[in-house]
Amino acid sequence: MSPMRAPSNRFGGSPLIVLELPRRHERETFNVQLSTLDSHLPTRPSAPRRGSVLIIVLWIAFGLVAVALYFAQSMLFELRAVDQRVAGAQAEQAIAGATYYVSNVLAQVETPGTWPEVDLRTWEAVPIGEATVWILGRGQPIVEDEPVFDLVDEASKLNLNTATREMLEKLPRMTPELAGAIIDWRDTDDDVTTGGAETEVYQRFRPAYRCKNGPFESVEELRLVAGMTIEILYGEDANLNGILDPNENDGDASPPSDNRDGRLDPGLIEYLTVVSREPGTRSNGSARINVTSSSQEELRTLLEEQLGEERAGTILDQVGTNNSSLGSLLEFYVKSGMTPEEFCQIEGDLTVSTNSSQAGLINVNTASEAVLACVPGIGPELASTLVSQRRPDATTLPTVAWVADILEQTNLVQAGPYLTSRTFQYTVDVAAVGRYGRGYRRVRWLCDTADGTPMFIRRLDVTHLGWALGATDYDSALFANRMR
Ligand SMILES: [Ca+2]
Ligand SMILES: [Ca+2]
Ligand SMILES: [Ca+2]
Ligand SMILES: [Ca+2]
Repeated sequence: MSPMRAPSNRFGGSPLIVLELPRRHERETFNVQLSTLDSHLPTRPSAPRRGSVLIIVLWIAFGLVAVALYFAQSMLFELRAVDQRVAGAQAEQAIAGATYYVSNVLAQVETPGTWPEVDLRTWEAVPIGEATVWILGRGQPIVEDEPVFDLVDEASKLNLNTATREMLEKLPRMTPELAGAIIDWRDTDDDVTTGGAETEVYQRFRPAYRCKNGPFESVEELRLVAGMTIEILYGEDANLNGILDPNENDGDASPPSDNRDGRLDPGLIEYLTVVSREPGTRSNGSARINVTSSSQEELRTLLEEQLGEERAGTILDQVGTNNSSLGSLLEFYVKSGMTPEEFCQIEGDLTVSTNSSQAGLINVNTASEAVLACVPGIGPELASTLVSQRRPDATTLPTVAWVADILEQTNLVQAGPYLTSRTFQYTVDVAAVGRYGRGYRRVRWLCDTADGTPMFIRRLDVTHLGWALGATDYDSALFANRMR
């Protein structure tokens, strides 16, 4: 059926294009060929089948997108987790750094038992690398809205191993039965004190255990004592930071249970310690001078060194030689006629005890009102007066002498044997966050300086108690970190 060029016509016009049509039999053959070809062509798919293919393709596409999203989300979580771990590691390292710093500060204290000259009250949101660190202290009174920053004095608390039953009974939340059980727990015999509990009682517990009949090794050990509850031990201060957090003043809306009175009512743990101990040595390493002994030679040498020969003579005349009945340094101070400034200079070199160390003395310059109220001869009223008349710089000029201006002689004789102006054990409560305010960590260390070198004798991770710095500091920490 190809076009063919026709010859020019006889009139000399332009050539005509003519189609040469196949002949009839050829047309028939052509038709047959077309029909044969048609039978070999694939049949056209129907419309519904095309739709299902599209749906399957779409499903596969959706599946692939879902898998991609899942892995992206999983990677995002992984990234966040890694970021948290990095921030947590930064916080832990910062806590270790701050603790080393505190141990150095304590090692450089010139007069043993006095507070470090370096002011740790500035340890509020201190940056260490990308981390931020706080050293949590205790306000006086304990009830504070804002956290304070410093060391926590263990000598400001009542010693669980030396306090008498009468002293224990005066603590907030304490009951006579619980005080009896505490005495029974630590005394070596199996004789039940009034309201107390020995092994027979503990054998009825499930699981049963024996009464310890030995000294407490930690304040938390009180949880094993019969009659002790979480409420009595921890009180309203669930995160042990010494301030009233929102959940500690909302009744039973969120744990802990509290009385919603706008005041923090801490539990026993706030007022108790097991580590307070004062060494019987002087700053030069020799034994302290016992002022109750008849020999005055050592005392004379000390007084002449510190106060001069003339003043030493006057004081020794005043003191006399018959001092065996003196029960405390406070009594000796009253008898000596020294000024508080004079007594402050020699106080750390004197003792009335023949023991190598004295456990459980309470630092009258740092103790809370609740603790001072437990001391014989003081009680709640005088405790309040003592706390209100305490000098703000009492920790830097440590002496018990000022107490003599407040207590009557009878009270002074009773209270004197329990009081001191020195501190050798501290809790170093360090909290930190890593970069971007993440990875919060908190560790409470117990540091003992009684043997000269600061020794960290206990580490307690209290991160699980939650944020301890209140709302403002959290924001400032985040801000400080974001600015870097
Ligand atoms: Ca016992
Ligand atoms: Ca609190
Ligand atoms: Ca509550
Ligand atoms: Ca309260």
